[in-house]
Amino acid sequence: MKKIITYGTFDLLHYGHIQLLKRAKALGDYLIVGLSSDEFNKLKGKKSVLSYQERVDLLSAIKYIDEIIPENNWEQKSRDVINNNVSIFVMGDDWKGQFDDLSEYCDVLYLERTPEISSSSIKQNILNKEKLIKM
Ligand code: C2G
Repeated sequence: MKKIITYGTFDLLHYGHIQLLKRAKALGDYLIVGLSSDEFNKLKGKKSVLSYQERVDLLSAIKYIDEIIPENNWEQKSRDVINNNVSIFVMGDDWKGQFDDLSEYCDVLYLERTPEISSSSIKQNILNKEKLIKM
């Protein structure tokens, strides 16, 4: 069984995330997602709208994902790769080069990020609409 792993916050799930997960799963037979905990998001300087458990519930409905593990720190990736016998580590190319050290344990692949959409742009659009309604 060829295992793939990827990591992220996956807040306000959108098709950019789905495209990443779809392509990652297509590389093997089993996709593990390291989902950033609320505490780790603080370390990343990110405040997600949805809690960790809400994000777990959303990702659990996605057919491409076989397993979800918590991402609690930057350092756990190599251990996750070894402990789960992962063949390929995948991230969007906004992270290109950041995790090349993992090539000691598995293949490292950066996939093209889906343009124009992001959790922050979704949040901003909602805020802008709220402002328009209040005018
Ligand atoms: N992504 C994408 N296209 C987008 C938005 C996101 O391909 N339009 C990808 C990102 O490149 C990443 C994944 O979807 O591979 C999850 O994105 P985020 O939830 O923003 O993850 P991030 O906060 O970058 O956390 O240790 C790694 C970090 O946990 C990654």
